[in-house]
Amino acid sequence: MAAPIERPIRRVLIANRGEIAIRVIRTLRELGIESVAVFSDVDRKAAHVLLADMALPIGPAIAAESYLVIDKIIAACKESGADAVHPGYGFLSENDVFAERLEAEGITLIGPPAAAMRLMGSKTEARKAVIAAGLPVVPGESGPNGNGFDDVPSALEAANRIGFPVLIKAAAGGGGKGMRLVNEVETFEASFSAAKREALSSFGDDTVYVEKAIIGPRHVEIQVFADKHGNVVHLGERDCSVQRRHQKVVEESPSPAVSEELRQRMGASAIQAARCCNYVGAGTVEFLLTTSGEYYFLEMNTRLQVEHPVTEMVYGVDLVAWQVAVAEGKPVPLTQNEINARHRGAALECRIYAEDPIRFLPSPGTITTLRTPAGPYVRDDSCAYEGVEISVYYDPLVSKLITWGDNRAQALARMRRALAEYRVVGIETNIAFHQRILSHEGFVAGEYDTGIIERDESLTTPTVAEGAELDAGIAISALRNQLSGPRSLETSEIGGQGGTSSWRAPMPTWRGR
Ligand code: MV4
Repeated sequence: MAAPIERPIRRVLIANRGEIAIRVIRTLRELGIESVAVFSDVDRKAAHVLLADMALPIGPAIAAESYLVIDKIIAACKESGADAVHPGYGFLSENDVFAERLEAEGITLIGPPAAAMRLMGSKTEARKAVIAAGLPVVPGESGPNGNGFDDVPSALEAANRIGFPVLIKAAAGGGGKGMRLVNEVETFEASFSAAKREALSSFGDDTVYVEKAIIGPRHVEIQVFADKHGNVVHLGERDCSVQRRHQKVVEESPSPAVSEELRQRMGASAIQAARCCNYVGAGTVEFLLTTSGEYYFLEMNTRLQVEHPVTEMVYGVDLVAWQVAVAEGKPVPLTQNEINARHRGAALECRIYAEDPIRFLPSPGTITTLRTPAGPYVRDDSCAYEGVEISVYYDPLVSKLITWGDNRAQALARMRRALAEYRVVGIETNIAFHQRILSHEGFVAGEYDTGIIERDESLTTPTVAEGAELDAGIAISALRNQLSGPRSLETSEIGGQGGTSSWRAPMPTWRGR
């Protein structure tokens, strides 16, 4: 491969918002690179706008009319003179059409080539490609031409060959949408139709394929990094098995289920996946890890992920700085041996969402009081400040709390301490939910799988003591949202450790399957 010419990046437009936009802006500032924020009408006062060197409006609150409009992002690049774009995660981050447009306009994308996005975006194509590269995949079939099943009889024949239970998955899917578990022949037809319908309405593509359903797996993903010179490395794994309805809640590295030997085998597989699509930049290869220690490729995410900080903590690296370096044509900063030698300790991440702790629905509002944790080895990647409004328009993730420790027990103790320091008034959050998970016997032992939250109802049920805090917090929020007078120290502590009221959590009205 001919070595591409290095092209220094001077000004980066961040085509995103919230905590990830801030995360990127921080590294850019450290690198001496100018940052350009874009914002919708409701994000005029968002923290990413305040922290960037420049900011440009891109239209209405609805993402489909602002953050997702390629022409508006390109126009903002031209207006600001940005020579590169960081897409963050979500929005346009895995959009191959956007990647191609940027290339045509001579703007550097801090991300992978369009072709790699396109290949990995199709789960059936990705499956074919990684099988050819020698990766283990779950037993499955993708139809007569490998492009999905059109009719029930041929899909059912495949399911019978594979053996029940099976999963019907959407080729355009990922993240669990359009996925149906089928336990027996009798319900196959209905599930097949439902999966096709859901795939069509969600992705505009009704292609589905069938896989053997793995029961009680862990979700373990490998961070990979590639440059334009053919170097590909891995930075170990993250265990993301703690999920609720396909929304990740807690992530950690290393995985309690992964030995050094397994890490190197999974790492080698992940590198092969990156190589088979000529990957460049930060990527994540998702695997299912079975109770007996076998692993299977699931999909590859062609972006920097939400949970990248746990990897940064255990390897002592800045992955956004690495992304900028490889986008400039520089090599991956460290060799595989150097990376392996840096692995130290354990890190956890708790995703703090603005959500109703009983119904798990978004809890928009204005944050009136905020006290954030600090102290040794605590990192708070957040977009929250006192006075900010959390809107209904976007993902309700307001902060990621990350802790590091010499070992898992220390990282866990730090996380409990840090969560206990957190005070948020004005919106509801899942902080108490996190404390329950971190005290859960199976989680503490490191013995958990993707079913941990569904299996144990006590995890999703607020305790009596938490109810008292909620009561106080809601009352204060309601008052604050009406009156905006000066705050006393005393009221800012409400929502604290109290717990003597007789408040009881009502039973959830909406519960997981
Ligand atoms: C699976 C599976 C079991 N067997 N595939 C869910 C999201 C999508 N990325 C793939 N998913 C799964 N695929 C086979 N063949 C179980 C899941 C799954 C899951 C995976 C990771 C994390 C949480 C999960 C929760 C339920 C199901």
